[in-house]
Amino acid sequence: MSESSDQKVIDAAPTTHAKLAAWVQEVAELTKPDHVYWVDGTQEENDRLTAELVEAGTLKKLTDPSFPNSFAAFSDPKDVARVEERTFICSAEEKDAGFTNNWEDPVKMKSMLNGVFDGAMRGRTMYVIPFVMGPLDAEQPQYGVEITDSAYVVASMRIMARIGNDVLRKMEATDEFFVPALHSVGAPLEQGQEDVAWPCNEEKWIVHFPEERSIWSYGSGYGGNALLGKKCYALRIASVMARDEGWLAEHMLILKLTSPEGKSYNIAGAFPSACGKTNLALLEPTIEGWKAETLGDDINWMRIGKDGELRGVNPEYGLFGVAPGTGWSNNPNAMNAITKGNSIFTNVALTDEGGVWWEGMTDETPAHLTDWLGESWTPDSGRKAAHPNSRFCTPIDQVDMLSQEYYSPDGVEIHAILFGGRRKTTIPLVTQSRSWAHGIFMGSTLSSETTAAASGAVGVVRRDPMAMLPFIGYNAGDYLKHWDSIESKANPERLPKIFLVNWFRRNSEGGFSWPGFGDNSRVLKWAIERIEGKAEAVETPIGFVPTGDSIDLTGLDMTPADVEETVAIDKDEWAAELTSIEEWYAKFGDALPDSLRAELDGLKERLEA
Ligand code: GTP
Ligand code: SPV
Ligand code: MN
Repeated sequence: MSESSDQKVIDAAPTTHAKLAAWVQEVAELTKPDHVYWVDGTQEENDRLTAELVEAGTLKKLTDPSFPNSFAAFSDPKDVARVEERTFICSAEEKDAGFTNNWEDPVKMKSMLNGVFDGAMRGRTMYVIPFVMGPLDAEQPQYGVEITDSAYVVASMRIMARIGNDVLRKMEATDEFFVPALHSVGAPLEQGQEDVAWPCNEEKWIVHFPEERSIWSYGSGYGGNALLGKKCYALRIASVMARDEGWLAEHMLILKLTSPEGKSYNIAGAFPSACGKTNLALLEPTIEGWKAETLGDDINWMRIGKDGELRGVNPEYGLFGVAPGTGWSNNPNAMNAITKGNSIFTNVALTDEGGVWWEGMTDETPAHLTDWLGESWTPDSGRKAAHPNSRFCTPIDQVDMLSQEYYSPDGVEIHAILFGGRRKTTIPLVTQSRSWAHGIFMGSTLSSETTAAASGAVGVVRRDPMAMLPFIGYNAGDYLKHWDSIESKANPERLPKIFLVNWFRRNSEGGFSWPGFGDNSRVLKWAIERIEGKAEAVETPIGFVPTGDSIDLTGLDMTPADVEETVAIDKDEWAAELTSIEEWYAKFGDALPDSLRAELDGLKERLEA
């Protein structure tokens, strides 16, 4: 490699934002790309980049007219999900990262990363993507700039966030702060070396510096590892901003439901990865007269409004949804949005007609497919055609049921919060909390079986506070204190009511004891009627559960006795649960808020009574 090709840095950045120009220059000098390209966000640019990606073999253009202007990508088989064990929170002090995060001294980490990123973009183009999380006309737009050497990331970020020239112009007019988010796939090309379809590196680093609000990601091109506006910024970094500024950055869907009487309620739901957020956000109610509208499917930034109400905003611009299990029969709203086109699919299967397919998309399985690994596939191949964490990436404005309020920079008032996990046993279909503090207790002890959304074992029960375990950018004890403090900052009359849900409980035959999906509207109806003081409930040691006949079963092949079974509380299961919660809380030590310790004592007393 010649000396001069190391010197290919930009001479004039097309921005008056001095800090941005300086950062781009600094990164170019470190990573040594062949070119630096400023992303403008236009359709022409996207057409050009996707054509280049097709040429490079990263994307396949779908030729089935059911998927217009859409592409499929296939990752390296070892780069298919978030990598929690390679994710770091490098706060100045270790105690500020807490026991739920990997930590390394920021000075040491920076110096190590400077080595790793040195020359990392050789032979590649370095793309500069100005973006904003949430509306650009927000009172305080939340800017970021991602630098990446992956055009696939550029095309995906264009779907997932508001990017490009408008953002850059507004950001530089006010010389605004932005979150610098540096990403490299970690696969420099020597002169003449041929590229692969999905460049990445065995060595992966997903690193956050919370005090300076910056992100460094290396080695992966996949989802939350690489689209840095999403989990890295909008949850890990934003949760730190939220702690410091008195708001909440949460892993939640937002759904608006309107009753037959015309009363509207906005419901936020925190479920761990691959536990039903996108599906609930696109709910098709199965009960007469109820209308659902989508506000968000993954992230909810909540601030306290003028009247002390909690207001939620979805900072994203697209859906990055789990493909398997999303189908015409159980989620027509998602399928309609996806088939409008303009989507990027990753690690799904290809049909012989040049479309995509995944398990659960259609009732009938195609006779022949090309699976996500590129192998010929038939229904008796004995393996999945799509990877379990395969994804569709689709603009949110293609969702027909999108609420107009999605565009409101002030967001919507949140009336109810659901915490939910994937549990075969123990946790009832729905439980209303006894109070705000008890609701925080439910959130803090939320548990779920692990899924394919992160690398590692699947199906292991773990505690996942507020579904934020992999995303809390600081000490989890401080995070719970922050949640606890919301009660005194907000108007107590306007605080959302809190419910714990579990769509995944099994019956004695091993099947799901609740039909889920569109029928979850029946549970939401009960929750709303609880808020309105109308629905009946049974007070149990763990909270209020529906009576058998308080859930609307019209048109469903279920009886009130079946409902009672889905909300039954088993003494032995709860004795084991209590022990497990005590072990979980012990990990917090002194950092656990007193109110939660009191809630645990209360639960114990009630269970033992
Ligand atoms: P991330 O995008 O990874 O954060 O996941 P998510 O929380 O958005 O989960 P999603 O809605 O994509 O659902 C994940 C999986 O759970 C899919 O395979 C769904 O088919 C399945 N699922 C979602 N809702 C339900 C439900 O109500 N009942 C059952 N049985 N399965 C569900
Ligand atoms: C999740 O894992 O919660 C996702 C997918 O939504 S990713 O963007 O990869 O984090
Ligand atoms: Mn989702």
